[in-house]
Amino acid sequence: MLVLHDNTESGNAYKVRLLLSQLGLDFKTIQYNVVEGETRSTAFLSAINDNGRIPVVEFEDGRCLAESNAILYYFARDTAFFPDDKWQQAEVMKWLFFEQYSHEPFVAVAKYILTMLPDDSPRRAEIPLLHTKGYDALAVMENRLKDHNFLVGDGYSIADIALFAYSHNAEMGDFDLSRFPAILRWIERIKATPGYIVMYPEGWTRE
Ligand SMILES: N[C@@H](CCC(=O)N[C@@H](CS)C(=O)NCC(=O)O)C(=O)O
Repeated sequence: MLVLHDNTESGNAYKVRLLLSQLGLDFKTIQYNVVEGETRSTAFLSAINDNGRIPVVEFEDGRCLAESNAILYYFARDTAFFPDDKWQQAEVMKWLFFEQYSHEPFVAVAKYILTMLPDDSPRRAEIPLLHTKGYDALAVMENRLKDHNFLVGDGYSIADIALFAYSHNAEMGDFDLSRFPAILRWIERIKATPGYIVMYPEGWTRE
């Protein structure tokens, strides 16, 4: 069976859980404590991902694929989650790169610092800059979504999944999403898609 090397609190890993669930694919997960460096062990680096990070999908033949958006692309091709049109395919890629360069490093990292590091962490000093840059990214999304239902074309795609992962809970990083009514409507639209799963399973608590 497909194995997802995973962490419940990772939005990057949630992207993969969400797509696999919506595709109806069976998989099992192995959890890692990323704060305690479990993805940096010699065993993980040599056998799973030499970049020391989850998510990683391990196939039955032993091959391992890292990088959340590469994983989304692999599974979404030839499905309704990736458009047929060449221009729209390029637009999906545009949003995947945008997510990794202009959104995740700020929106996700603010959530990480505020929810997973101690209250006295010196990294809290990063929050004002992360908010400035994170709000810039959310404004770009708002601009697209104010007159479109989804990020690319008329349909739900992996562009939406990639951006949803860290946008729908940006408030955990102290972002005020009420400034972005179109993003809030888009979040509700995604929650209504078939096979949608929440990021934190009911009753989940950090160990
Ligand atoms: N660009 C990577 C980022 C992966 C990433 O940053 N993973 C974090 C969890 S969200 C991680 O494994 N951190 C552990 C570490 O860096 O030691 C992706 O999109 O998959």
